[in-house]
Order: sequence, then C-alpha cells, then structure tokens
Amino acid sequence: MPTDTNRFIPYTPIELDDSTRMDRSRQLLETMRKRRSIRSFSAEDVPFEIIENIVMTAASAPSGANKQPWTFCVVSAPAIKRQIRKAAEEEERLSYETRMSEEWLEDLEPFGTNWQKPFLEVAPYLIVVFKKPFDWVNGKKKKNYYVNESVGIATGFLISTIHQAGLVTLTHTPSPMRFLEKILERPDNERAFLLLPVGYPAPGVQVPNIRRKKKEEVLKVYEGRRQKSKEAP
Ligand code: IYR
Repeated sequence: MPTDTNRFIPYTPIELDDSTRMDRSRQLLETMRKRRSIRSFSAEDVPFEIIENIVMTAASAPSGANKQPWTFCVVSAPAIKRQIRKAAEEEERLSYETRMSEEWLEDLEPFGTNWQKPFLEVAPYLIVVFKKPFDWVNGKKKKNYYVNESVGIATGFLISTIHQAGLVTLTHTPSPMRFLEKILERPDNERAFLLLPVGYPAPGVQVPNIRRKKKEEVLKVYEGRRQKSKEAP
C-alpha cells in the first residue's frame, strides 16, 4: 500500500435541509424540462467567459479511472465555422440523399431537418467535443476506459449547463465526422464525438411539437424502504 497521506482527502458535501433539497429538485426539474434543442440561432455574440465556464463544468464530469478522455474545441473564427459548415453539409447531403433509410427519414420528419446547416455559421460558438480513446504518455499509447460513457456524461453536463446559463444548443451529429479532426488539426488520439452550436435562439424561433415520455413509462420503482412521508408523525 502507498503510504502517502494525500491519497484520500476530506469530501465537503453540499449542506442542505430536506425541504431545501425538495425545493431545489423541483426547481431543477422545472428548469430542465424547459430545455429544447434549437436549430435557429441569433448571430449575437456571447461573452467568452460564459462559454469557458460551461466547458469547465463539462470537464468536471466523472470519467473512467479519472482519465478525463476529452477535449472541447471552441470555434468562433468565421473562416473555420465556414469550413465546418461546408464539410458538414457535404456529408449531410450524402446522408439525406443516399445513406439514411426511408424509416429514418420518416422518423426525422417531425423535426423538419435537412442537409442544410446554416446554424454552423450563424451561432457565435461551435463547441466540438472530441473523445480520446488513448493518451500518449512518454511516447507510449495508454488506453482510456469507458470512453463513450465518460464523454457522453461530460456532454450531458455541457448541455445541461448551456441551458441553465440561459443559452441554447443542438446536439449535432454530422456523420461521418472525421472532417472535424482534419479541420481543427487534432492529434491522432482524438476522435470527433459531437458538435454543439451555442448561442441565443433566433427571435421567435419555434420548436417541434413533441412530448416527453410520462413518469410511468420511464420510472420503475422497486420499493424496499418506506418513503419519508409528509404525513408521518
Ligand atoms: N445528422 C443528421 C440527421 C439527424 C439524425 C438524427 I437520429 C436526429 O435526431 C436529427 C438529425 C442531421 O443533423 O440533420
């Protein structure tokens, strides 16, 4: 066993009483249920520090063996955004015209999507999330663990934080995505994972009229301990 005493340090929990926890959980639910994927952005600029804070919140996510196998590339340069849009639209046009099945296109119908992606140039920021299947350590390849799970969780943090900071985004998945590695000149251990335009919504933007599943459909309770009840003495 290592003897160093810094291997474990005290954890400082968030101290709240149950009624505050209840209030907070309800407020969070209400706030998060207002989140929608947005496909039309305002060109209005966003203070960079907000973007930095959002990214660093995402980077606080848990990861396999704490390897933090991610890089978040933040693009505001118009020339790079243009390159990304052009390459994404080339892939998307092929997908919509030849690669996606009839069933898939039908499933996407309610969202009104197509191969055109103007938001890639209009949104003030593009955050491109890269996963790192391995790291280079002293010239040796070191494999990372649960890479998709880890980067997926970090992206969840990212989306949630973007919403809570009052901005909007879209989880965009141009496929295949290798062009992002080339355009952003990423090292050979990085693979594009997701692309998120971030900004303010276009004024008057509308969203698809779709519903979230009901509690009974997504939550199954296997009760063991009795719930603390408000009525209990
Ligand atoms: N990547 C394409 C297609 C697409 C696929 C799914 I699944 C969506 O939920 C939305 C779009 C695009 O971005 O248009």
